[in-house]
Amino acid sequence: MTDAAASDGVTKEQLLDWYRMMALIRRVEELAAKAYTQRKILGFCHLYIGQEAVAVGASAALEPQDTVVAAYRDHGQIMARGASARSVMAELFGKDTGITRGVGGSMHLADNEINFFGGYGIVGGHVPLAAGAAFAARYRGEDAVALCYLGDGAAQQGAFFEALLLSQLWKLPAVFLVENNYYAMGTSIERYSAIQDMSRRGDGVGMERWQFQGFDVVDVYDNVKRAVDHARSRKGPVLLEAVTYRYRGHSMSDPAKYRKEGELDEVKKKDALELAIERLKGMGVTDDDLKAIQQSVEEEAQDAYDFAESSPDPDPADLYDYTYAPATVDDAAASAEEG
Ligand SMILES: Cc1ncc(C[n+]2csc(CCOP(=O)(O)OP(=O)(O)O)c2C)c(N)n1
Ligand SMILES: [Mg+2]
Repeated sequence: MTDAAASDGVTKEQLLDWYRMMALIRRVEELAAKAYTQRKILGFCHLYIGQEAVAVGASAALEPQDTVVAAYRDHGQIMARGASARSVMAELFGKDTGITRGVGGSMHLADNEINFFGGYGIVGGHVPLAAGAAFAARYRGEDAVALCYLGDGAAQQGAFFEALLLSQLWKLPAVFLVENNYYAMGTSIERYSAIQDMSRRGDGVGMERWQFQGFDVVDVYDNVKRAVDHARSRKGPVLLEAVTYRYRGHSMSDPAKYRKEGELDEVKKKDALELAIERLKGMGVTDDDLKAIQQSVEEEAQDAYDFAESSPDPDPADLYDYTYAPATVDDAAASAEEG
C-alpha cells in the first residue's frame, strides 16, 4: 500500500501531470506495438511499458538546462523530457516529421532543444557521453547536471566503469540512473552478476550511491531529486539504481518466454499507473476526473499514430545529411551556400 501522506511536497496538480504522462507513454507504446505487428514500424523497437514511473519521476527532478543521455529503450524517456507523442511516433514510423526527421529511428531519439542527447544502441557505450556532458557543464561554468539512464546489463560494461572512475575523480555533476528491470535481453540478472544491486558498483570508486524502488513515481522523484541536488551542489556524481520491470519482451521480436511463472503478474501488483491512481484518490481525485484524463490520453496517442501514418517519408536526397560532416572548410562553406 502506498501512503498518500508520503507525497509531502508533491501537489495534486503535479501528480496529475505525472499520471497523465505515464499513461500517455504506455498508450503510445501500445500503439507502437500494434504498428510494429502491422509492419508500419520496422527495425528494432524496445518498449518501456512497466518502467514509466522511472522516466517521469526522474524528468520531474531535472531543470531545463540539465542534459539527458539514454540507451535504446528511450521512447518514454524523451517524452517525459518534453518531446511530443507525434514527433516520437513519427520517428518510429521513419517519417520526415519524426524527432530526428525519420533517420534515427527508435533507438536514436534525440532533441537538442530539450537537451536530450540520445538514444544509443551500444550497450554501456553512452555512459561516457553523459560524463562528457557533465564535464562540459563544469568546464563552461554552467549550472547543468547530466542524467544518464542505463540498463542493468549496461552496468556490466567497461565503458560504464571508466565513466564512473573519471566522474568521481573529477566530481562531475552527473547522475547515473540504472534501471534494473532484471533482464539483459533474455538473461536474468542472477545469471550474469554476483550482486544484484547495481548501485553497489559505485562503492569501488567512492561514489555516493543508493538503490530505490522505481514503481511509485513520487518515490522516483524524491530519490532522483536528492541525487540531482547533490550533483548540482558540486558534491560529486551519484549512482542510483531504480528497481523496475519491463512487461514486454526485450524488443518486439522477443516473446519473453524465459520469465519465471507468475513473475509478471506479481510485479503488476506494483503497477506505476495503479500506484499513482491510489495516491490521487487519496488526494480527492474522482473516478470521473481519471476517466477524463484517460480519454484525453487516448485521443493524443491516437492522434500521434494518425499523424505518423499520414506523414511523408524523408526525401532520399537527404539520406546522408547528419551522417558525414563536410570534409573541409571549403566543403562546409559550399554546403552552407547550397542550404
Ligand atoms: C556492446 C553491446 N553488446 C551487446 C549488445 C546486444 N544487446 C542489445 S540490448 C542488450 C541487453 C542490455 O540490457 P540492459 O542494459 O539491462 O537494458 P534493457 O534492455 O533491460 O533496458 C544486449 C546484450 C549491444 N547492443 N551492445
Ligand atoms: Mg535490463
